[in-house]
Amino acid sequence: MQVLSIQDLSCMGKCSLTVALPILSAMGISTSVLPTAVLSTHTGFPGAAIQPMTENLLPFANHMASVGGEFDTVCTGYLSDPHQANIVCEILDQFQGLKVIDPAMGDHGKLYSRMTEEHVEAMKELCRRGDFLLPNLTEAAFLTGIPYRENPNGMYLIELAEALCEFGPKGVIITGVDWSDGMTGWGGMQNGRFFSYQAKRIGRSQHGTGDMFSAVTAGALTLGKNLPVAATLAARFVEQTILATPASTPFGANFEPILPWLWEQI
Ligand code: PXL
Repeated sequence: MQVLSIQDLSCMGKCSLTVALPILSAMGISTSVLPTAVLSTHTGFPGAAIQPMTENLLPFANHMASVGGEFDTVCTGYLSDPHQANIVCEILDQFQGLKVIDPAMGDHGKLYSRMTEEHVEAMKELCRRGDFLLPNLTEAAFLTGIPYRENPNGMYLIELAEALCEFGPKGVIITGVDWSDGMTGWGGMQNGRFFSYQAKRIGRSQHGTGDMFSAVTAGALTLGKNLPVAATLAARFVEQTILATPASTPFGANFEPILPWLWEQI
């Protein structure tokens, strides 16, 4: 199985490619990468230095295709500017295979630093290309225009999921849902049916765990698991990662000891 992961390379502070690559490899998937930007750290650290790869994206992708690059799945994550989203749309159109979109642009009700309204509009266009959309609650709210609610209930999740389905994917998972009753998990929709996953909230949020969730879900979908099974595996991976991480820091979570468990599940 072959996956292409299109997202940034943050050199320190585990997230995006530095988690997707080891996770997909640990799932036995051969992984190619297309870095959208190289950053000294992710933008959760103050003053991150950033080198966008905007001009390189299309030539790099064209070259991969010209020498026989073919992918069972192409997944996308953090993009450093709205123009990149248009280029990534073009790249997605070039390749066959499943398209898994994580419209990474915010969390906890706010956009990440550097993100703008224009970026949200460009991400909407990208979402129209996706077979599966994996926004967190914040991103789902920005994409649909439905106001963000920190502690959602089922009705609110269904409203968000239905609105996301209007982008035309086969299925959606809304991640990072802190349900009102001390539980945490995700809500999803496929073929008009809503489903969800809830587990007791551990109470620490960790930077980069959304990217880990997306990598495991995309990997499991690539291996032929259905959407609820893939997203449940991802949630269980993230839970164990948080438990293995003593404190919440921007350096990221200790997912490495959980990789052998992941391999056993597939
Ligand atoms: O984990 C999401 C993410 C990915 N990439 C970069 C980020 C963030 C979140 O802050 O800054 C560069």
